Amino acid sequence: MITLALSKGRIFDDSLPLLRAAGIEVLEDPEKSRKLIIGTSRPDLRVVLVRATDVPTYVEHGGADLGVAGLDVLLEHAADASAGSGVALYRPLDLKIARCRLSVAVREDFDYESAVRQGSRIRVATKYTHCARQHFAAKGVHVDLIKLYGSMELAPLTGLADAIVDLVSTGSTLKANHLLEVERIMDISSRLVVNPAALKLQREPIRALIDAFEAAVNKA
Ligand code: PRT
Ligand code: MG
Repeated sequence: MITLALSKGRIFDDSLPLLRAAGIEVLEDPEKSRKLIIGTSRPDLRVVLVRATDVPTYVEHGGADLGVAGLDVLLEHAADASAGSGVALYRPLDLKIARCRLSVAVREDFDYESAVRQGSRIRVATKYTHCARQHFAAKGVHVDLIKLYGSMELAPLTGLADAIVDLVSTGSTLKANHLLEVERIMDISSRLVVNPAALKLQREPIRALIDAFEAAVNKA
């Protein structure tokens, strides 16, 4: 049995066409069922539904053989010392789905350029503390990082922070909250990650699955 970890929402939705192109149908709609383990049209493949941020943990510890996770999640996970098992994930494939970018945004009336130029400390609220720290360190900007788990957009509006580092796709969330994207840190997409031990133990079927995903990505 091969176990694939997906998160509900955009990763599940964007993975479906790739699975379909690989000849795999998922047998249940996670929005309608409360099941956390769902079968597929392939008797030897099942899907487990986990939080987006838990996908690397499942794959790393063998709770799943493969998983789909955003590069944002993978980078933060890898940097998280408490994750510390040291088991590297085999990251073979950019699925080019759930695409967005990691950006810096500020209030429309905040002068980011001079704040950064003057070398003053800025307060940055984000869920992506590792990526944010690296970004500002590379620019030589002093930051006080404030870790948040959601609704980052609120931080500059309430005076909690001067800036946020968050994912942006259409930009409409920023716009609705009168925030401006002032810097693009990196482009993000989701990756297929694989447990290296699983790849060794079930080389043939897992390799075939990776190849099928790859063909589907190239066709998309
Ligand atoms: O929602 P939950 O707390 O359960 O977990 P999650 O937010 O980690 O999961 P999910 O499903 O929302 O995101 C999974 C992955 O999708 C992320 O790890 C990213 O790699 C990718 N992705 C792609 C996005 C977006 N686009 C995106 N727009 N993740 C989040 N957003 C959010 C963003 O944080 C902001 O709040 O959408 C808002 C901005 O969207 P626009 O279109 O208004 O710019
Ligand atoms: Mg979300």
